[in-house]
Amino acid sequence: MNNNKPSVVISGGGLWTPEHSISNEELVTAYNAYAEKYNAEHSDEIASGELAEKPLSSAEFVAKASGIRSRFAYCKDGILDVDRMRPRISKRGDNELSHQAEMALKAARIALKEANKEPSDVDAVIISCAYTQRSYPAIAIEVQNELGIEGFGFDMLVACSAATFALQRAYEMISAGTAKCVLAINPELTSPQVNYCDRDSHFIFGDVSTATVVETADTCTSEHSYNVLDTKAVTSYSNNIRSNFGYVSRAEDSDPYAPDKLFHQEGRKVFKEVCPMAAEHIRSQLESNDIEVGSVKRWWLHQANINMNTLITKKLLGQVPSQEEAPIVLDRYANTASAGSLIAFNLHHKDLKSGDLGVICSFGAGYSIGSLVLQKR
Ligand code: CO8
Repeated sequence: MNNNKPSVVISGGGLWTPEHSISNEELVTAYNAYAEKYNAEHSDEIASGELAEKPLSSAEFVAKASGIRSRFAYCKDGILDVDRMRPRISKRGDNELSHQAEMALKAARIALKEANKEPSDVDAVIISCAYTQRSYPAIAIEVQNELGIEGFGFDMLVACSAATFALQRAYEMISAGTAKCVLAINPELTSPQVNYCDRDSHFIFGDVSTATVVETADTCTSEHSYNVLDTKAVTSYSNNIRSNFGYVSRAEDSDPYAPDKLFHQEGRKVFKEVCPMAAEHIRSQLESNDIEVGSVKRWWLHQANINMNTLITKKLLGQVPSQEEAPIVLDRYANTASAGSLIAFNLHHKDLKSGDLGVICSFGAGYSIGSLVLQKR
């Protein structure tokens, strides 16, 4: 590292978990009731081949194919209602705190406390997630205002890699001297974009919020802090994970709520293409930092699918790591878009010793892969 650049550290993390959870069994029961009702109501069209029959889902399939057993929901109300099949989130006025800002603030306040920081110490706020609930004013500026932070804020979207890419932005801002302390927040409100009427994807996502404080080493007073040794980001265009939701729908006269406007994917292709990309990304990053793969104590990996994490770590390590080495949180949280690796970090970092190495890595839609190599101080 250039000696004139300040050392950059992660000095605090925050995790906010919604109070409502939905088990596979609850979700599948609701989906199957919906599918049976749909099939009965459309029996003539299905018989004539005009419409396809809705297949039934299974809690066992979901657990086996994904490792997911449960997920959290910001608003559970509506998701299990066969006549609605989407969350019921109250509309808030322009003068009220927005839902995503509320989620962001909950995680941000925890992260600031962990980092021993006051809002007055922070000079930049990044909101980075798979979706923001509006285009402007930025959710980040709303959060900045609520916390009384002087400086600037902006929103950014990179789907699954929004959190790691935001940490890379924070790292670069601090390295460049354009900020001294950055609050990067990921209010992942995924449930409004989930197609709960689609058997193949209704189980994948959950809601959560994570936040991270990134600052210069010389201002850090936190008990648990990590030098950021390296960051790496890569993208490669793919249509295999897609949502066409956007502001142009109005001009296209297309249905803004049609299935193509919700999350959809070619799950098998994603699995096949992303796993080798992610394994190679991490391997080459460690190699260019002269770090042996075997010397990494903790892998805080993206949490989309247990079988993906198993395959990637097996490629890297030659064996399946233990829960201590590569913690899995998707069984309880499901896929939380970009926040998964940071949930794993938040729940599993305090036991590391000074000098221990860890890797945060996300992979998914875009495709996008983002990673940081950390060393406990
Ligand atoms: N219940 C019962 N059976 C099912 C179900 C179900 N729910 N779903 C599929 N099946 C059946 C299929 O019909 C198929 O049967 P058959 O062999 O007779 O055709 C069989 O099970 C196998 O189906 P698949 O091949 O589709 O199942 P997989 O084993 O591939 O598992 C997964 C499906 C779990 C989706 C898997 O492919 C996967 O996880 N792939 C990885 C993709 C991934 O990571 N996706 C997420 C990336 S997106 C992201 O991380 C963030 C995006 C932005 C956020 C969006 C927020 C909303």
